[in-house]
Amino acid sequence: MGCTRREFIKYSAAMAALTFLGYGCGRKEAEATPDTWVKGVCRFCGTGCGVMVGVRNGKVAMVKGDPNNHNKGMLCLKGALLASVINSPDRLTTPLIRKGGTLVKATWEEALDLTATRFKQTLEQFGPKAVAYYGSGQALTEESYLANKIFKAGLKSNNVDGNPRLCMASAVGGYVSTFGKDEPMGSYEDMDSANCFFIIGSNTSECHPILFRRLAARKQSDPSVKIIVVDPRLTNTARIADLHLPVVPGTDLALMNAMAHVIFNEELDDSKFHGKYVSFKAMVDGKPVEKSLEDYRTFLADYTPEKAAAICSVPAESIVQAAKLFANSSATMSLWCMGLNQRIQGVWANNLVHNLHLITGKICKPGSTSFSLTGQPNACGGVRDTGSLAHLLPGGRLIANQEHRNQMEEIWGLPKDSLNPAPGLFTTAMFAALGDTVRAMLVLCTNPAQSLPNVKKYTANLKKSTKFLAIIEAFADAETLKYADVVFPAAFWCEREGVYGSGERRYCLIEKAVASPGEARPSVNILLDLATRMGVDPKLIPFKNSADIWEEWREISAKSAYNFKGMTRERLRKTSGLLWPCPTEDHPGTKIRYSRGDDPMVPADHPDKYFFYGNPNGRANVWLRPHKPAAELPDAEYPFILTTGRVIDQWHTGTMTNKVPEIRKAFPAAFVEVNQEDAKRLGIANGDNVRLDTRRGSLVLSARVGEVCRPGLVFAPFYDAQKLVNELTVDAVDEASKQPEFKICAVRVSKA
Ligand code: MGD
Ligand code: MGD
Ligand code: SF4
Repeated sequence: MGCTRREFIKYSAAMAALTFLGYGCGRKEAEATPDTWVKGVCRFCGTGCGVMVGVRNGKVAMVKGDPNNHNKGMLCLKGALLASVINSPDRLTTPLIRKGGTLVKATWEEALDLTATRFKQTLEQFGPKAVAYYGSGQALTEESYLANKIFKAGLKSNNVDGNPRLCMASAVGGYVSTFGKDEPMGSYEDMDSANCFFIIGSNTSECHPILFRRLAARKQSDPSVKIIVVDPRLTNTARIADLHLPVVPGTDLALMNAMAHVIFNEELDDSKFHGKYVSFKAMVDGKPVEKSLEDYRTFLADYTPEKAAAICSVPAESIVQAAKLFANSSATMSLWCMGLNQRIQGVWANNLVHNLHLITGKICKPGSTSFSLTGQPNACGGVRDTGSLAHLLPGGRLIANQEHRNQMEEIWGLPKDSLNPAPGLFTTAMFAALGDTVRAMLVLCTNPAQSLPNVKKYTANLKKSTKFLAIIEAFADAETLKYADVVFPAAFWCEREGVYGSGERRYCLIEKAVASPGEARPSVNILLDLATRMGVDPKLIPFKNSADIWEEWREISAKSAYNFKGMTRERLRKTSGLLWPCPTEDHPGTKIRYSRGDDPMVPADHPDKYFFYGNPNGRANVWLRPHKPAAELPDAEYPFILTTGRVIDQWHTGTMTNKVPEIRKAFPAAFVEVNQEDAKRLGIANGDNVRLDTRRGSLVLSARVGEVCRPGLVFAPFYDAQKLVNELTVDAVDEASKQPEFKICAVRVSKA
């Protein structure tokens, strides 16, 4: 498509305008000049913007951007208005216990004792498989590391999972299967030198606004920079693209294989690079098998632009153009998010983005990188790196791998072969087992009763009397409270100290700025008290505070490729974050991994410039991955596709952003976007009530008619607890990553 320079400036300026509102936006809090400023990180998206918290009379008075962090003092509205969230009267201030069907105030002793007793009884009666922890990419690193250790090492239960399973699991699967190690190899700084951006399945302008501003600024500074956007919706991100490919949802694999086909046919591949640094692989009978370049080219022969065009419903010429723009630029940066991850081929889609970089050699160089955008502020540092998922152990180790278990047993001072060798239950399996084989669950910093896919199926289990549910939560109106037996009030954001690890491997310290309201306490203290009462060996939890936990975790990291031993608490206090690997206290941090001279994990005398040390042969894998359809396709009864996601100012389930009057006003109730041609055919006008029926449920939402959705597609956000969009979505998961396909299901659309 492409827009004029004027339009470009209009669209990017609309987003950029939000980025300077760092001073409380004329809110009441802003009237008070702060006494002190405390350094921290925004608690919303994985961009991880640095903030300065202005404190007056012991309260957060205002929030502005940290000029020394990567966001250079800028924030979007969500970050800038955090004062309204933290000061909300809806904060939980005392523990609650369910009595006679109602949650009533309780003392800390009562709530802790009841929870510990129920967990102990469950362990005695049903064993470790019957207890579970469900965590969050928004919890602090110290909280996730501690909960993971308590459950896996203390209680011997591997039922430790969290909302990153709904979010980044496919990205993890993609990085690990291609490079042998998780996490991106580049940094945000690559945006300043990329000449081509390949944005696929990411609405960067609404979901990572400060990064979008950075890439828009790059394009404004040099009009020869090209932006390709692959998204079935004409989002604000797509509006600034030189080339927009509004593919049918679920067809990106055909598209990317066709781009690879064109790249070889046009001889735009970098044979020196892939000849030296790449292995070709395919899965045969469930096992990875070596393939040759010729095998790969034969496989790609099936994906002509014309065939892919028919699958994706975009012009073949656009596919050719995308391939040429990608391969001909001097530096290409790919960015993707849930449009690829939340799919039953999520891992494969991730592999195919990496493939494009590996065959063109556009990787591990400034501006050339395959960069998965991270959703939550601490999905990387807190959950992925600490291994707080059902199949993982810290530092990229696998539970199913005996050597990895033995390493962690030694590190944690456990007897050899004492860790449970069976991976635990992943998110949807864990909630499916609740009340049956899983009897006691602890939830921290997430709201599953609203965010799980096909949610009615799981809330049916949350209602069972055979389950015990304790939650650690900050706000009184979170949907999951309805099902909790015990609620612990949590210290929020800068009411406690701890580390966040953002999407570019940057670890930053959030310093404590204010006290918590009422009796709310830091989650670390709650976890320690619970573990002690449950009888966890005190030697495993010798921590007085979160700084002690960081010390242990920092030391452990040195025994893995995720080495950040050089990041002492003191150093983090002084800086606005550091990027790992960072092995020593004088190391400046790493902007490009796998590259000799940049990455300290590559020996200085390594014979080759690039070394993909995550894989035994030192090469990255190019995977042969065929296109496969989504789990539920439209048919005569349900002829539309429903996709779900986000809007710029609301955060997930709305418990925090709905506390901000301006945001509530801008995004009151959930809505449904309908294509204007479809709307005409169905007699739907803007603002009409529209009924959505899927095989799992029905919902009535107000229509937003326009050109955003491609014909045949409708979109709804999931922030509104009064309109549970997740009652409609499927819960089919990617075979490898177990991430659900939130992005595609079949729906009937009619005027209500
Ligand atoms: P989504 O709205 O989930 O956001 O960030 P994004 O992934 O950017 O979906 C992105 C896009 O995927 C949509 O525009 C949708 O049209 C497209 N899409 C759907 N299906 C397909 C497909 O098959 N192929 C392709 N190519 N595209 C498809 C999510 C990220 O945002 C996450 S994970 C989190 S946890 C954070 N949450 C969040 C929030 O709640 N609100 C705001 N404002 N920002 C957030 N930032 C983070
Ligand atoms: P949040 O609203 O972020 O959503 O889903 P959730 O994690 O369930 O929930 C965070 C909860 O923690 C809130 O209840 C909040 O009040 C509480 N909280 C906030 N701060 C603190 C704190 O400091 N301590 C404690 N203890 N509690 C706190 C997100 C999930 O949603 C994600 S990550 C993804 S990627 C999925 N995306 C998605 C989608 O794209 N479409 C649809 N339909 N559903 C989706 N669900 C998933
Ligand atoms: Fe916070 Fe993300 Fe906005 Fe930055 S872009 S201020 S991290 S929500």
